[in-house]
Amino acid sequence: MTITFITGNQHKVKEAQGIFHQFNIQVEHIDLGYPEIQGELIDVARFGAEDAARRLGRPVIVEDAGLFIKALNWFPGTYSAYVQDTLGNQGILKLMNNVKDRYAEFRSVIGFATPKTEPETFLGVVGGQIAHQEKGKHGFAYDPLFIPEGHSLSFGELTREEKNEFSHRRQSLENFAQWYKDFISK
Ligand code: ITT
Ligand code: NA
Repeated sequence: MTITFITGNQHKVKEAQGIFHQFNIQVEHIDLGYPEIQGELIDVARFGAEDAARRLGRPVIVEDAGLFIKALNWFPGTYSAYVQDTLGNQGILKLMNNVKDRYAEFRSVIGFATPKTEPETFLGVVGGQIAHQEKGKHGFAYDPLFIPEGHSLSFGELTREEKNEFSHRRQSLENFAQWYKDFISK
């Protein structure tokens, strides 16, 4: 089976292909663009999926993700894309200068919709620590800053396959894939 993934982010597509492979789901990537309302991940994903499914006339998934840092009141959170493009990782490290509690979460919400049905959402979360400097050249965006719980290497130091084993995206896509198998067979 196939699912259409609407995103402007090639890294997400590659990760999704790796994760969906073991569920026998093929990914078709379309960079359609969709209105990203400002709000909670779940609302952005729901609204984006519904809009894209209607315009494209077929079932789609979209994803809204972000890095949520506890000591910064969960900033950048829903502002993650804007903050990555402006402050960048060095800006985040400045904000975290001398901050002891370095707990953070990556969160991913997959939105699924068809032209006719109400959207569904699927959550994935991974906890970890903000590193004291950028580490590693793998991955993208915030990956060199994030050391997942129980590991000493950052997402930037893990291969795509290693990150895919337990990332926020792994969990949200797996939750979706399990649900989708039933949905398709109905
Ligand atoms: P879309 O077209 O799918 O929206 P995007 O890159 O804008 O792609 P998001 O809004 O979901 O994606 O992501 C918000 C920000 O968080 C953005 O700067 C991403 O690059 C970054 N981000 C998302 N997932 C990440 C991950 O797994 N590792 C590192 N950074 C990530
Ligand atoms: Na986005």
